[in-house]
Amino acid sequence: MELILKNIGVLATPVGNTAAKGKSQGEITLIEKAAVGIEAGRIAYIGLCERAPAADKTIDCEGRLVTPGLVDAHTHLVFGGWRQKEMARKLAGESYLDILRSGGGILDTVGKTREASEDELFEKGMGLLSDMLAHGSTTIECKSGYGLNLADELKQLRVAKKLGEHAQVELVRTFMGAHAIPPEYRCDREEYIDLVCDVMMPAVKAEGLAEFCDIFCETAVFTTKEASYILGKAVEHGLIPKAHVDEINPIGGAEMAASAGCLSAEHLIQASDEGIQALADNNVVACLLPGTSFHLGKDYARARDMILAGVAVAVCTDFNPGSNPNLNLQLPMYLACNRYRMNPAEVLTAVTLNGAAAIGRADQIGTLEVGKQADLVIWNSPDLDYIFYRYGNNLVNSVVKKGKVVAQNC
Ligand code: IZC
Ligand code: ZN
Repeated sequence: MELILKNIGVLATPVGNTAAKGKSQGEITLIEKAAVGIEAGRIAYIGLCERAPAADKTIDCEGRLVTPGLVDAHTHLVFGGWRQKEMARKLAGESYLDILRSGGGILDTVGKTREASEDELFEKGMGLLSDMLAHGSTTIECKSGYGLNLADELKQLRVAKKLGEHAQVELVRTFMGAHAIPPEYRCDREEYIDLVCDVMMPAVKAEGLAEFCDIFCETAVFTTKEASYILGKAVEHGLIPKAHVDEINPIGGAEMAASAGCLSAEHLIQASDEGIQALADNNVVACLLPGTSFHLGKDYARARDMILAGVAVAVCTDFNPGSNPNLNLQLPMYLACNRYRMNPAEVLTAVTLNGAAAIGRADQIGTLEVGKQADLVIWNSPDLDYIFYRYGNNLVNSVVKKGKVVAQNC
């Protein structure tokens, strides 16, 4: 064996190669006094420490908690500038959509992203990724959507591709040209939608720049009718659909996402009962983003109702310069307990196996099982409950990605 992690106080992991739904979301495996053996970047032994095979190298976990590496299945990682000035506008009474309608919000970031060079975006992205890794995220989904023209959408995705090649985190790319209507198409939204579907999608696919296609289906952004048209085109172009739906207003977005064949639906704060049932019936993973509810001071999604209905729930950061500028997935994990009333085992599944399922990788990552990729977090924690209790601190001790130690905090 190449590497053994020994003296693990508790190893906590969901099991399986598909999203965990309903009661099974809270059914995790806990092994005390455990060890994990790693060979060629994959897990080769899981079990009691006293029975662990010999290894060339050993990491002594000194009684700490070990979990799978965290999967952040929803971020807008590559962007120019920040939007700290929106805080005062929000405090003065403007809403997220008021700011967007006035040409700010997403469109502010579009301006700054268009101005930024690939090198600038790359340098910024590398810094953010190393911070995310230090907080335990070993796989991160990343959306475009701040270019909103062919050249700048491709620029964002090329930067994301290069980041994935250089950073020690794994990046999964999503094309989101339908994030907003850019100012130059304000009076001609149909023309912009055609540009997204008939020009950008084929170019993205031809260069292998994205696996998924997401859209922002919301009042004052894209209607459900437009969204289902755009996602239908995405499927024709070989991109797997995802959708931001029912975040601010209940407009039947969850139902639309289910009928468009989305792998995951995002936000869902205002999803209807029928919408939740449609997600369950169509195996759509719910990517819930409690950090965004927290930052915008909004309602929290009905996670308990979703779990009861049999929807697989993932929890992600939504890291972006507007609605959640926080990249630490440990905060949404805490909020999922404290606000959604999910228990620690359900949240662990949400940020590992179900996050992996939301990006089509549940057979490779998201659990600690023999044969899976060796992505692990060693926590400065004696047990699972503690990491959902000491909120606000980075509780990660060290991070292993594909069998290599890639981050160590003291
Ligand atoms: O930049 O505001 N919700 N898109 C949809 C976002 C938030 C990102 C942003
Ligand atoms: Zn988002």
